[in-house]
Amino acid sequence: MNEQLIEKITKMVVEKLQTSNLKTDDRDNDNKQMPVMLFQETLVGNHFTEEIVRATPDGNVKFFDTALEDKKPKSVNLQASKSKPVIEESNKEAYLADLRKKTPARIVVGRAGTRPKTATWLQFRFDHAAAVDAVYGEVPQEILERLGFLQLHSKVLDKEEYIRRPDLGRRLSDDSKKMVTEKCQRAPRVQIVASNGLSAKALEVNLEDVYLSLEQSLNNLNIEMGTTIYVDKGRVALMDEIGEILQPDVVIILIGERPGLVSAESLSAYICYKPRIGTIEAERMVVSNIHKGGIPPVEAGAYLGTVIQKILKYEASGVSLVKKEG
Ligand code: B12
Repeated sequence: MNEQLIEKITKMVVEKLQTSNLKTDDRDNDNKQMPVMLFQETLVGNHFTEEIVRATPDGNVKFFDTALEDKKPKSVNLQASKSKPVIEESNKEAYLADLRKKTPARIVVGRAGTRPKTATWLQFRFDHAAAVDAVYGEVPQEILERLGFLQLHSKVLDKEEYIRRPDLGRRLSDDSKKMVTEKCQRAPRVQIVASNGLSAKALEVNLEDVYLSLEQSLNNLNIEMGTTIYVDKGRVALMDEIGEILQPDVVIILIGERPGLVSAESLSAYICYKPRIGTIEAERMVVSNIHKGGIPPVEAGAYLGTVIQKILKYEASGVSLVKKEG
């Protein structure tokens, strides 16, 4: 990791955001011109069900790709009669395969009678097991040691308690409170906190890249960081107590998201300007979906530095930042 690389990545992130804003505008314009009409049949396995799609009066239906590789709107002529379009029998499978490629969601997977197909069911069991492992797993010690984080605990004793008592995950254990007071730099501009939260896997896979690029990004922006800490079994609002003790301007917590059945290794960054005990949720911000299939970790780190810069500039986060920005 070097300065030029981070500069390059930050520039790419900004350019990418600008391009995607343009594309969103195009799409909004297209939608405005498109009257809504009810019709269409879609295959589920070997059967048809009714669903609603938008169509122009001449029967041309526009679909928008959500897949990263192809964002151009495509026009598909379904040769519709006024009420019922027909998808050629020979084209159905290709059409459905194309739909499946557009999202990681389990769509058009078919069924065997009233039950899911074996492959679908096994994939579901696999993804569910990965989600459970992510919640109950541990972040490898060597990563935390390599990054030099001060290692602390919340008031939670075990994973079962973590799940049942979110309130305990929002407070440091007595020992950890003492350590923070004794070992951490007071009143830094930015306090970085990491926590396994609901997915240890998210940290195992993404923490190093996000943290190193965030650190580099803050260095480039001349924003001072305090002593980075890792809190085992923490919740987002733990930042309030840490803010209360250390009095930083900004706290950012890199935490494992509740795993879903699409990804069990997604990380979130929750950020807040001067969080203190009693801070309301509307003052926080989140950049979620940080993983290889979402926001790539290195890009996320670089981007987070610029978000923190903005928060410091406006001395506000969350809804207050939106209001101040105008
Ligand atoms: C669980 C969840 C919730 C739960 C949280 C309940 C709880 N106590 O755990 C509920 C249903 C209350 C919720 C509400 C909202 N959520 Co929500 N939520 C999630 C989810 C599925 C997982 C979050 C997680 O794992 N956090 C980590 C754990 C360890 O944190 P925690 O301390 O246990 O819980 C805190 C956070 O979850 C946080 N939180 C949850 N959602 C949001 C949203 C925002 C904007 C903020 C600042 C904080 C926040 O509040 C909890 C209490 O402090 C994510 C999806 C994802 N992939 O991350 C969406 C997600 C974070 N939520 C989202 C949104 C939009 C909201 C709402 C604004 C919806 C609404 N219009 O009201 C509200 C805002 C709540 C708030 N705290 O300010 C979006 C944020 C998009 C963005 N980038 O801004 C996400 C990414 C879903 C999505 N893909 O659209 N949420």
